[in-house]
Amino acid sequence: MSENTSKNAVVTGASSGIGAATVRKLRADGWNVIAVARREDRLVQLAQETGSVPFAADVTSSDDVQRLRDFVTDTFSEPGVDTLINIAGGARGVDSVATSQVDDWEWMFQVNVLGTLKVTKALLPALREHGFGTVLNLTSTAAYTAYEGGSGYNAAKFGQHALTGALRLEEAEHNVRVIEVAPGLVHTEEFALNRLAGNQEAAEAVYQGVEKPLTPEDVADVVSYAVGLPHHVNLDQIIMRPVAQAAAHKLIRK
Ligand code: 8X3
Repeated sequence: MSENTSKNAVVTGASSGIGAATVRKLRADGWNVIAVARREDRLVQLAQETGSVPFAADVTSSDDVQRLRDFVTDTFSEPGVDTLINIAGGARGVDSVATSQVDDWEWMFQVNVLGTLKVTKALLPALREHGFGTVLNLTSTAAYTAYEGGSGYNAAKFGQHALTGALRLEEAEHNVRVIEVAPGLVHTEEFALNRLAGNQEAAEAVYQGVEKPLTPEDVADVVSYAVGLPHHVNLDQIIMRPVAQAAAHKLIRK
């Protein structure tokens, strides 16, 4: 087989943060990008800014994901989609197991694990057919180390990490490479705010005194590097943190 020459990507979670930064970076690198998220107004703005193609969908909705699959097929005709980047995800709550909110856990499983599953499953036939497929899943350092107050998010991210590992083994024979990018502390406009039920003060305290948390652009650079490598090179797992966060329990605040 000759090398992959198409650059047709689908990016979920594209309305803000790491997802939006990834769309910007891929577009700057010459990729064709379908940008997926629930909030259409933000996708339209991003499309005007970057030339991405907006598609409003909730990755937890099976109906939406079916519509997405059809849209991807229509939009990327021969040779079709080659790269799926699952960024939709997030955290809700910092409760202990003893005080955990089951609704929060359910939401986190829906968006991080089942959302990744649904979109991946829907696009895998096209990724296989292309001949040079790539799936990149954005997990987290929370997928590797449990921490107090992290249980629900840890459990969901460990689950998404496990899905990613199994997928890599299963898809190698179809020449689909499977990459995991696992960032630590990233200062985005919404991650901590969503996790802390919109409490701005508490959200700002997460990053307080940390000189340089990662930015969405830092992560987007790594994602674009990984998917831009020659297709036979598979960066299986990339753990990235700010220098100030040597481990989940060691965050230097000044
Ligand atoms: C976010 C990293 O440290 O909040 O995925 O779990 S952390």
